[in-house]
Amino acid sequence: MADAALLAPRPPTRPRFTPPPGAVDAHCHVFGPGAVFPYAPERKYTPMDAPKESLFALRDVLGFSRNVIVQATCHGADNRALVDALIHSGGRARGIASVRGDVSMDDLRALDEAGVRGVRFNFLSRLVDAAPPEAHLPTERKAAELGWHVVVYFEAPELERLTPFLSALPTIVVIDHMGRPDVALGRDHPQWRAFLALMEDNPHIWSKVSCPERLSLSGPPGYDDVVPFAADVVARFPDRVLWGTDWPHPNMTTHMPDDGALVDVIPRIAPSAELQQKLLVDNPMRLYWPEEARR
Ligand code: 0GY
Repeated sequence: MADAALLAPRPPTRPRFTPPPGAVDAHCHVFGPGAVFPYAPERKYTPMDAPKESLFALRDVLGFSRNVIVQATCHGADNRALVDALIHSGGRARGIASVRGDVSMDDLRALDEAGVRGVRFNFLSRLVDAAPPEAHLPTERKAAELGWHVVVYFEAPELERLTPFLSALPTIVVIDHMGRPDVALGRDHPQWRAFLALMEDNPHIWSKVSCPERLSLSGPPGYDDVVPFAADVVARFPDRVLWGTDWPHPNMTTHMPDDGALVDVIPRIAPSAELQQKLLVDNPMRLYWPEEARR
């Protein structure tokens, strides 16, 4: 049974914004179905099933072409639901897995074969029993050997502690949701400046300009208070940004976002056709489908 407080995804309205051809939703999940792919015993929440068929239907309604599916914590290090979605995507999905530190190179190569291109390190104690950063180094070494990158999820108060670790990683590092700034503090606050400085100082660090619904105090449909933060990152680092829906929006209890409205935020954070092309096509293609990316 899904947790009672969690909201169900809702059917999206069709966005007014038309993404460029080949657009990639670079942050989304699949959940279960639990009867086939059981949720992990150590999970901190039990979601409603959100199977691959629903994700692929959403992709089409929103006018996107491809997905990057991120292993969610409710499935722990059991990546079977993710792999199942990847192999049924017709090559239109890549994955980010979660693995244990002692995972074998053979297991990682099997994930790579299925379309996995990276691993996620999660530092949110409400989602995982968060390990110290150094505990991820063995996995980082194996990821580097495969040419993978890492996705990291943390909240802004953790940034200072994590900066030396992230700066020293040898692979590309993709930060989820701009490191979850407290937008109430404003863009002149040291917290946001520290995030921009991290990106400025480290050409190997990328950011997802995603999840206004988790950061906003002003709320839907425009998420106006988050827009300047995301626009800032896109303008400064146009070749190191990704965008995603975060469907099916795990752990949202305040409201369930309309994915069509989230897509309509894109032209406000990436105002030109050139920025939209980089954010939605060129950058994710370079990272996830380099063999097809335009040079
Ligand atoms: C997100 C956000 C959340 C959950 C997870 O793996 C997860 O369970 O990522 C969250 O609750 O903030 O990026 O999907």
